[in-house]
Amino acid sequence: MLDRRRLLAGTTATVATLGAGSVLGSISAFAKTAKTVTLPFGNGERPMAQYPQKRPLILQTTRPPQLETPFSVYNEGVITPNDAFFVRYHLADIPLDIDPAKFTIEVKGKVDKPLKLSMADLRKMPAREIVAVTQCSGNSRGFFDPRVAGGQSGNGAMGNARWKGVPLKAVLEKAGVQAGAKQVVFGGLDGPVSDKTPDFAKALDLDHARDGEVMLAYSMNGEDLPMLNGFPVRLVVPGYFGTYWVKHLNEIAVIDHVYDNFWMKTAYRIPDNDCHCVEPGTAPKATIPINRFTVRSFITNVTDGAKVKAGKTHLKGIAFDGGKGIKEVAVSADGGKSWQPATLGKNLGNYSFREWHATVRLPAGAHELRVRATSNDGKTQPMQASWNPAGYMRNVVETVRVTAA
Ligand SMILES: Nc1nc2c(c(=O)[nH]1)N[C@H]1C(S)=C(S)[C@@H](COP(=O)(O)O)O[C@H]1N2
Ligand SMILES: [Mo]
Repeated sequence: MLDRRRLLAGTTATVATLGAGSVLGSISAFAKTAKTVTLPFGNGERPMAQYPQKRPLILQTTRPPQLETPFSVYNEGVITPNDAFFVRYHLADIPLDIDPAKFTIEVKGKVDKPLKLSMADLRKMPAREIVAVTQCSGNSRGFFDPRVAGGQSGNGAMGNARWKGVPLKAVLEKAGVQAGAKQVVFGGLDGPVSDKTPDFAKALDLDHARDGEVMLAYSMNGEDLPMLNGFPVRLVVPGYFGTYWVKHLNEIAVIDHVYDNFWMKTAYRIPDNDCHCVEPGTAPKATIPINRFTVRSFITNVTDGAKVKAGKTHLKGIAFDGGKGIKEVAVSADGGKSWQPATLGKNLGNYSFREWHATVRLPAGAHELRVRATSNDGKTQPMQASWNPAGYMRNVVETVRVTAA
């Protein structure tokens, strides 16, 4: 019983008095704090809310809980602390109380030997660690112009953690994948509140699933995963958008066709062209499932609208891409007319946030600071934002306006 995890256990006194009954209702009742933040776009005001195992985060929705990381957290270091890591769910029936001693992962479908793996079974297998970013497809959606439907996120639906777990490859080898297998489908414990809502599940091509990097992670930054980030085990798909990182992973099915549930066939699709974009307001002709991150970079130590001292200003930030790694970062203090190289910080691997530093000279007056990263395959960020109907994959060069005095 000691390691039994309760979402509501031990955070505040109020919580302890609540029964296990209408837990979601209780969460929204106790979680809101008096503080609000205003994200820099229309209707950007949000309450701050504190959930179990979390510090106060930006509240997007309560049913299911969706929380955004305050941007200042990314300036604390390149690893996002567990208690500040964003939270995203699709379906309101989320697990609140999981006994890891009873939890199992079923491996089934086109396999020689169907498995039921306990956490103890998993922990006995050789583990690996990888530092990797996960980012919601709709991170930064609130900046889309014209605006699009969906969660109006600022830039805080991303996080970087050190994940430890078992490569999916090893689990699939244990089960023995049969000839003719095409994809692997992943399901989690959460479910819809209504029968009409399709259950959340995602699929990867078999070769991808067996690349040795995709893993079943049971540890995040050296600790158990927080309940809201997928306790006791989640899929980690380095370089891929968060939608594939299935939480509370309890079902792995090998199939001999292309999975076509709502979450693969209808949702999470991007225009099938080089920019994955269309003319604003139009619909794409053909789409593909969203996949790898595009390259992005941010200034983290100076916020938009800040007043800084005229003269030398130190800039610091982060950059990442879908797994090639960051080759270079450049900054501009004149709105993108001229650029100077930034110095890259410690390399924690190609899937991690990469810290960068630069010093710019700012004479008295107003300035537009920009940062642009290039990945090792030569891909870089566009100066003009592109558009797609779902508001996915924003990666325009971001601008921070400051006044030097
Ligand atoms: N079981 C389950 N896993 C899930 C989801 C979900 O709704 N249910 N959402 C996915 C999406 S869209 C994202 S962006 C990430 C977010 O991970 P986080 O909540 O740990 O930040 O989880 C993914 N895994
Ligand atoms: Mo997402």
